[in-house]
Amino acid sequence: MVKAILEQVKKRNPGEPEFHQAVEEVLESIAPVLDKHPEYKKAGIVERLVEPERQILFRVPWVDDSGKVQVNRGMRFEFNSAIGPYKGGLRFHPTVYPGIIKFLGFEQVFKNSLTGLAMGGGKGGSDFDPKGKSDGEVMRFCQSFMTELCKYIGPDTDVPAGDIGVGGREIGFMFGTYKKIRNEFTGVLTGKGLDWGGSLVRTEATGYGLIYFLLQMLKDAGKNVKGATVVSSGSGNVSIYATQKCQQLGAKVIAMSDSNGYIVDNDGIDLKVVKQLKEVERKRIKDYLKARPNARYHEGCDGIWNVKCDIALPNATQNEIDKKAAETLVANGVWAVAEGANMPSTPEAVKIFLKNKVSFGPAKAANAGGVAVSGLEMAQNSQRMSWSFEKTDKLLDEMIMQHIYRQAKASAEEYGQPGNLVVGANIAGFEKVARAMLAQGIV
Ligand code: NDP
Ligand code: 2IT
Repeated sequence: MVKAILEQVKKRNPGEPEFHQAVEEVLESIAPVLDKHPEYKKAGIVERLVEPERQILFRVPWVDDSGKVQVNRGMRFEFNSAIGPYKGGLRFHPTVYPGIIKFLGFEQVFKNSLTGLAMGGGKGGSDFDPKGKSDGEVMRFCQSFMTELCKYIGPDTDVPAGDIGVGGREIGFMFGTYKKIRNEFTGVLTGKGLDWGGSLVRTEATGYGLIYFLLQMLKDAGKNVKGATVVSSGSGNVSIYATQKCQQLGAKVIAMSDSNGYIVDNDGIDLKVVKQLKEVERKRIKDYLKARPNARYHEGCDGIWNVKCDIALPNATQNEIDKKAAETLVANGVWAVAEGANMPSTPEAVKIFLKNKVSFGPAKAANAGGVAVSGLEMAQNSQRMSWSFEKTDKLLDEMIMQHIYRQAKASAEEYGQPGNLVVGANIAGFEKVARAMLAQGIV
């Protein structure tokens, strides 16, 4: 049955391999659940899950600094609203096309379900490249993008946030435009600035949550991050705060990257330098060497997985760890991999990690801390309240990440695959959404 559904997905969504890949992994995992629950089959739960509830594609015209008109494509895939309003980030990157946004939106449904909060799944973005653009150009693009997107979203309908290429600056420009057009100050976006409705810990949440999840995995494996050598790819939001938490816990992060290349600093990455370069100056990781001349820089981002480490944190983008990279990591003695990025390991790479008994934290579970604190931001906005850093951080760790780990572990055990958190996370995320869809009838 799942085979036929996958064939249909491929037929309906040709030329979108990332979406096919994400669907195939989930379908493989949940096949035994469907066998146990004929009512899910009868209600076409899976056939409905793989088809977004709504697909929005639109033109985004804007004027660059030289006065030339530029046209980008904007999109939002509202995947599933069975357990709450659509929720998920916006990605601005030249590689964005429907296949990328659909894979992300599909995964978001299960991830959001795992958080235990009332959030459905969606994702959006544009092929706009913020890199090298002036603040004025980014603002004009964001304003044009939101002029159309604002027709479809709202605090109880669809609540976007950041992803690659969308951080505090872009959320600010989009929020301003939404507020002006709709004449309402609501929690329609998350990841807002702390002075205007943002939540403490949201900036840190994905990276911190990743490490809280990792700690649970390591506890079961009889290991600890203290003293471990870590490689964290990327140098954006997720990588920076995963690195910060690792360092707080006494691990040594020795390598980070961007799309041009990677740095290795055997004395341990100086995060102040990376934050200044990436968060303030928007420069390349190569410039790290100006402040830390003893570090080394290598062209090309793929080589980062040749750096020997105990713990690998793929925190950049999809399919960044392929079969060869996974084999190299295992040969170099890696004992844990936790995915901060979405779908960063190819299916072949995942198999290699599982076969070699590497503690493996799949993205849907391990990186859910970001959207979870987005959910907490929505709760604070509804209450017109702001919670303290300590309270929010504790909720992220204890109420959310530890709970996600326990659910994924328990579901893997229940279905006879103990330790396989890929299967466990997919099943646990699916079951809640399936029950809600069943209860709500054929819609
Ligand atoms: P940022 O834009 O802050 O940083 C992205 C980083 O990854 C940059 O260093 C970027 O390098 C690098 N990168 C992006 N695309 C590529 C590529 N095609 N090849 C190589 N390197 C690349 O994004 P985030 O840190 O927010 O996101 C990173 C990952 O985490 C993504 O997969 C995202 O979906 C996922 N994620 C993010 C969450 C969040 O809350 N922000 C939540 C959960 C998951 P460069 O600057 O050169 O482009
Ligand atoms: O992939 C993700 O979970 C995110 N980019 C965060 C989404 C959100 O709504 O905070």
